[in-house]
Formats: sequence, C-alpha cells, structure tokens
Amino acid sequence: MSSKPPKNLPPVEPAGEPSLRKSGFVAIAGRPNAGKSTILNALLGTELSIVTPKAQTTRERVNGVLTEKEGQIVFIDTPGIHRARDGGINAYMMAEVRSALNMPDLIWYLVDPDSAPKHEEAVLELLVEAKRPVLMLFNKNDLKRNFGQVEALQPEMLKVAAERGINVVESYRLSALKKHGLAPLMKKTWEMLENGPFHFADEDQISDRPTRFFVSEKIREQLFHKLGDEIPYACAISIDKFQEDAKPIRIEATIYVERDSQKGMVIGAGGAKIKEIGTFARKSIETFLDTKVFLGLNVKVLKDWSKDAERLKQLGYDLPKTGKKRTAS
Ligand SMILES: Nc1nc2c(ncn2[C@@H]2O[C@H](COP(=O)(O)OP(=O)(O)OP(=O)(O)O)[C@@H](O)[C@H]2O)c(=O)[nH]1
Ligand SMILES: [Mg+2]
Repeated sequence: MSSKPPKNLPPVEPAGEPSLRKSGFVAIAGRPNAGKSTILNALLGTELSIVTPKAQTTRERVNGVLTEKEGQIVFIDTPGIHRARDGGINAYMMAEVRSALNMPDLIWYLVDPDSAPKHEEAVLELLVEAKRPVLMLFNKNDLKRNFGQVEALQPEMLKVAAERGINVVESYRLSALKKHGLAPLMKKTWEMLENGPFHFADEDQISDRPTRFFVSEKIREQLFHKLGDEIPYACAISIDKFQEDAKPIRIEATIYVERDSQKGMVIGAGGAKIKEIGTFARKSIETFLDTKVFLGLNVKVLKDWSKDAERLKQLGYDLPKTGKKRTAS
C-alpha cells in the first residue's frame, strides 16, 4: 500500500531540453475534516480520495496529478494533522504527513472557519518545520454560519502564522464542496511554480497509486458511511484477489477488525450490514473503474492491529523506525 514519493520518478523530458510548462508538488495539509480530500477531488474532477463526514478519514498520502495547459501539478493529499499520542496507526498517519511536507514546492493549508488558533497548534508546528511557502485556505465558505467566523479567524490565523515565521504568501476564502473560489487559488499556484519537466508522461494519468489501493479505499469509505463512530477506525482492508481479466472483474477483499465484538457489528444481523457495505462499495468501485465488478468481502479479526508494528506492516502500514518519536506531539 505504500507509495514512493513521486519526486523519485525520472523526469520525462530529455535532459538538457528546456521545459516551457510549469511542474511542481503541492501538499494539501490541515486538521482532520478540513476538506483536504474534497479540494483534491474538486480540482481533479473525480472522486480520487475518499471523503466522509468523519474526522481522520484519510490514512495515507494520496497523490493526484493535474495536467493542464499551464503545466503539471502533483497534489499530495495527506491525513489530518492531530496529536498522535498512542503510536501505532496514528504515528503512521503523522509520518505520512511529515514525509509529504518535506518535499513540496508549496503547501496548501486548509482551515475550517469553525476552528481557532489553539486547535491549529499541531498544524502550525509542522508548517514551521516544513519551511515551505504556504497558501492559507479558509474552506467551507458556503456555510452561512462560517461567514462571521472567518472574518475574525482569518486575520488571527495570519497573525499567528507570521509570529511563527511561517511564509504565508496569500490567503483565500473558498468552498471545496461547491467549487467556489478555486480560480484565484489556481492562478496563484501556477504563478508560484517554476517551469520544469513533468513527472508523469501520460497527461491523462491522475495518480501513481495502483488500482488496488483505490479499491481498498472505496471499501473503507463505505465502512465510515455505514458503521458507527468507533468501528471504521478499527478496520483495515486487504485486497486478496484482483482478477482483471475476469468478466465482471473479480475482487475479493478482507476487512480486518481488532476484536471479535467488532466483527459481529461489521457483519450485522443475518449478514445484513456486510451485504449493505458490499453493495455500496461495489457500486462506487464500478463508477471508479467504469466497468462491472464482482466484490466478495470477508471479515477477520487481527487482534489490536492498529497498535502493533508487525501487524500494521502486514496490512501495508509500514511504520518508520522512529515512528513513536516522530509524532506531532
Ligand atoms: N459545507 C461544506 N462542506 C465541506 C466542504 N469541504 C469539505 N466539506 C465536508 O467536510 C467533510 C470532510 O471532508 P474531507 O474532504 O473528507 O476532509 P479531510 O480534510 O480530507 O479530512 P481527513 O481525511 O479526515 O483529514 C465532508 O463531509 C465534506 O463533504 C465545503 O467547502 N463546504
Ligand atoms: Mg481526507
């Protein structure tokens, strides 16, 4: 499930040939639920990164590639920044954020107008460390309740960021959901990037993540939608079979939970819940792949997988050796 940083990919233009189009990396960072995955999807015009109303939906970096007449941007959607107290999967998520913030040309910092500087502390700390130029984006401006909030929060946040030495080049108010206010943001972003060779030769390619990853994410998305507040966080997916040559494409996956009691809740009375999850996940995979799919789902217990480095690794969440120390706290 891990992806190589796209910076390692070889440039696609012959060495020595000057490029006349822009090329760069933009990391999308912020607290959980700020709308990071929503803005990525809005710009790519497709449901690449999963979005749910629950915080901490995104667990791993998701690279999304936008190629337009101006050039090519590789966006890096990241997990919501939070204080990872208990190591395990939370430490993995924060390591994903850190590695994404180490490399980009520019960071888009999404802020929910409902927030306050004290809630943004963990994000601000990482932005100080990252030493990259930042565009501060006040999202969710379609919500009436946010109008007054943003008036007060925007100058406050700009002041706090300046005091910390964070290079906020510009701030914008927008709505990722309604796709309002994206044009000035994109104009500024293109301006800030330099000409250079593309990292993805195929201008239609939208990610370097394998299809299997997106299939597992579509299943995880339905777990967030269909299960209560706690269980989705105790679930991980493994894709056991992906038969592309079958008609319809045959996919078999296992949902791993941490305890027996959770297994029962995912399956539901008479298997009703898993059936519902399977139906919705299948439809969403079919839309994503634009073809018919057979989806078989199993549920298994992998005791306390989210806290155990070996089990995390088994599920594709490879903790950095210093994972525990490298949390945002
Ligand atoms: N009203 C409104 N809702 C939004 C907007 N942007 C995102 N949302 C909603 O906010 C919730 C969280 O959106 P996500 O895109 O998953 O947020 P995220 O920052 O990726 O969250 P994590 O992955 O948990 O860190 C979803 O219910 C979105 O529909 C917006 O501009 N307006
Ligand atoms: Mg997200």
